[in-house]
Amino acid sequence: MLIQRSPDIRRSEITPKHLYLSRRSFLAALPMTGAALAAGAAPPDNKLSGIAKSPFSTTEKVTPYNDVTHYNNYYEFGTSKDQPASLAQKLKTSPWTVKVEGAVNKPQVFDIDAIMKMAPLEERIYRHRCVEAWSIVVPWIGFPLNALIKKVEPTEKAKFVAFQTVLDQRVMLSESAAGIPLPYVEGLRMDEAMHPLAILCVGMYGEALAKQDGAPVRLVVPWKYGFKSIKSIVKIKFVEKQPPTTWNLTNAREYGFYSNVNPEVDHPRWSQASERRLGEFFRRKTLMFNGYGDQVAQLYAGMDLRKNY
Ligand SMILES: Nc1nc2c(c(=O)[nH]1)N[C@H]1C(S)=C(S)[C@@H](COP(=O)(O)O)O[C@H]1N2
Ligand SMILES: [Mo]
Repeated sequence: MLIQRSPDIRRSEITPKHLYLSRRSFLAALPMTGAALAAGAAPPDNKLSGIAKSPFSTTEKVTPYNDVTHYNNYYEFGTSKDQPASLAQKLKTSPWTVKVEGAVNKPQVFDIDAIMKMAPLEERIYRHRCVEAWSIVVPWIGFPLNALIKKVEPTEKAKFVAFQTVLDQRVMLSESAAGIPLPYVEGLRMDEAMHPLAILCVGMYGEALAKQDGAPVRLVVPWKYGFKSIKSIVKIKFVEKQPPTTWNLTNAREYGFYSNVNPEVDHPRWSQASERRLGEFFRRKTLMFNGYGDQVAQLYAGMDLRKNY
C-alpha cells in the first residue's frame, strides 16, 4: 500500500527488490517440483497434516516461500516490505481467540484450536494481487469462511461482516508511525463472505502461517486487492451497515470498500492494467477479478464497478 505522504520513496523501492527476488527464485526453483518444494528454502518445521488439495487451486507456478514471507504488507510491523518478516516475530499468537458477535443467534468466542478444527483444512493455491501492482501465487491452508458463518447463525439483520486485527501496542508501531488508524479493520458484504472462494486461512506451504503473513488466522479473498485479506483476526462482527475499512479511512479517494481487482480502473496514481509477479522480470496483464471472474462476477451484476471501486 502506498501512503499519500511518500509516494516516490515507495515506488522507487520496487524495482531493485524485484531484481533481487528474481535471481533468488531462479536458483531456488531449479531442482524442485510441487507446491511445498517450489517454496525455496524450507519453512520452519510446524507442518500441518491431513490437508486435502482443493479443486479451486490454480496450476500456476507457486511463488517461492522466501519471497512471499519477505515481501509483506503488515503496516503494524513496518511500512517497508522487508520489516514485517523480522518485526512481526514479536507478536504473541498463542493463546489466541476470535470473538464472533453482532447480528447472530449464536455469538461465541472461538479458541484458535476450535478454528483449526472447524472444517476440513484444504490447500488452496491462489493468486494474490496487491493494489501496488505486484502479485504472488500462494498455497494457503484454510477452509471456507462460510463454515464459521453457518456456525454462528446470522440473523436477517446481518448484511455485512466486519473483521478486526489484534492491537498489541507493546509490539506494534503507533498509528502515526504506521500511517493508518489502528486496529486494522476490513469488511465484506454478506454474499461475498459466503462465497466458497473466501477462506479463513491458518497456514501456508504445508505449515502454520508465518507471523508476517497474518498468524494465527487471516482472511484470504483472492478476487480482491490484497488489503481486503486482513491478518491476525481477533474479532468478526455481523452488522447491518457497510463497515469502515482501514485503507478507505486512510485515503477514501484511492481505496473503496469493494476493492475488486479491476485492470480497467486505474489507481489515481498508477495503472492497474498489469502487475509484476514476485520472482519474475516481465510484467503480466492483470485479469478482471484477478482471474476469478467466472466464479464471482455474478455477485456484482448490475453494479457500476467504476463507482464501486
Ligand atoms: N492487519 C493487517 N492486515 C493486512 C495488511 C496490514 O497492513 N495489516 N496489509 C494488507 C495488504 S495491503 C496486503 S497486499 C496483504 C499482504 O499479505 P501478505 O503479506 O501475506 O502477502 O495483507 C493485507 N492485510
Ligand atoms: Mo496490498
